[in-house]
Amino acid sequence: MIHRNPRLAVLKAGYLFPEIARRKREFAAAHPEDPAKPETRIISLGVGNTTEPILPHINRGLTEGARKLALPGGYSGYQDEGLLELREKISGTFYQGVSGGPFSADEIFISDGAKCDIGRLQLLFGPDAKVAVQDPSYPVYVDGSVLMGAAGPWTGGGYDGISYLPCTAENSYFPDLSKLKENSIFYFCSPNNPTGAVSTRPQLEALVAEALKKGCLIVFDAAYAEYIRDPALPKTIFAIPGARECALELNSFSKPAGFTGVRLGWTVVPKELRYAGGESINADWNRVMGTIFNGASNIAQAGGLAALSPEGLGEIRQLCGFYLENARRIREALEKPGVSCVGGDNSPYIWARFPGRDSWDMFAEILETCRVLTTPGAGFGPSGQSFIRFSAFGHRADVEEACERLGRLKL
Ligand code: PGU
Repeated sequence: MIHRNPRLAVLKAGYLFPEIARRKREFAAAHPEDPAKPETRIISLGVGNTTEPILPHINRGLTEGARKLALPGGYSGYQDEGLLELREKISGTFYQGVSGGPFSADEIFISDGAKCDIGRLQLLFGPDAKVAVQDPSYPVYVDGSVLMGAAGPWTGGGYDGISYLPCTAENSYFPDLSKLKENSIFYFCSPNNPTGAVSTRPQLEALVAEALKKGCLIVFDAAYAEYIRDPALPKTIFAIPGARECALELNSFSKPAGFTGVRLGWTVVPKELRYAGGESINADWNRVMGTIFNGASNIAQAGGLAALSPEGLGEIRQLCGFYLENARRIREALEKPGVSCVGGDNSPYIWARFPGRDSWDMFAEILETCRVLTTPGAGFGPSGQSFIRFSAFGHRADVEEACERLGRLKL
């Protein structure tokens, strides 16, 4: 018999989102939907999964990409590092004005999504890495570190070996950087999942300065950058001088272009980035990706190219604008005594605090009273207790209905 990787047993619970889906199924089994009574239908504002159709120009890119594969001159096979044209386009679109100038194509690695890259990134650092996260945070940073052996066991308040840097109302959802330990890998997400908070330029300058001073690497997750509407807020960590020496950046077409199912993302690994021993992190990422990843779908990449054309960028703005309007409505519906909210203006998440309430109890109460599925804040880390995350990804009619039902909550 073979033995189970002991690190799997260290994980405290199942992955957050399947767990929520399980609780929804359990609830639905006990309270079946009645098609004659629309109010019994469960509306999901839970997992951040896009719902709106891919817009026409971007979709033409995808279908054209598929059509070309049937042509002798259009066929392509493995493309390990991603289409050169797409890498150049990403650099020119998102990193034109960054400190130190745009990136070269070999600093941009095309992938099948940011989550997949977060998982693979752990291979660069191994089980001895010191990991720090914003608390609350996207659960993959922590669970991935546990799987790599860099964290665990569970100690009640969190996993041993992980530094949880609280992001709470008291510090305006930006961590106390003096708590960042030397030589750690700091997963940092802005616009933040789950709080919806967006770090300002001075905050990111302080983050970069602290990372440089303490020999830390920032893994900056910019998956929601296109939701930023305030021009004063940076969309990339590389807007900050010095970031090329201490940060890499994850990004994705999932949330801006509706590619959650198509799967396409990228990671920027500057050539300036070095380990303590002086070796190139860029060279190692190239080695890791070449070994365990065989390139993103060429159809998805054709869609990505279309998304970065002027028409495509217009569609991205339109789609993000649609979800931001959902977010505005949800936040408005939650403006009532007994709740306080942040997020939802430059981000598709609203982070609502129900003082004195347990997150999972509140999650159950909203499901029972409103038949609206949410995500309990405690699932994102110890500082998420008493919070609920509302996702703005949903059809407009469903969001309107959910907002109306939220009026039933007695707080
Ligand atoms: N990074 C952040 C911060 C995310 O919130 C998500 C998705 C991803 C990366 C994943 O990007 P891909 O490029 O699509 O891989 N978070 C959603 C979906 C749940 C999940 O497990 O990814 C959420 O509800 O938090």
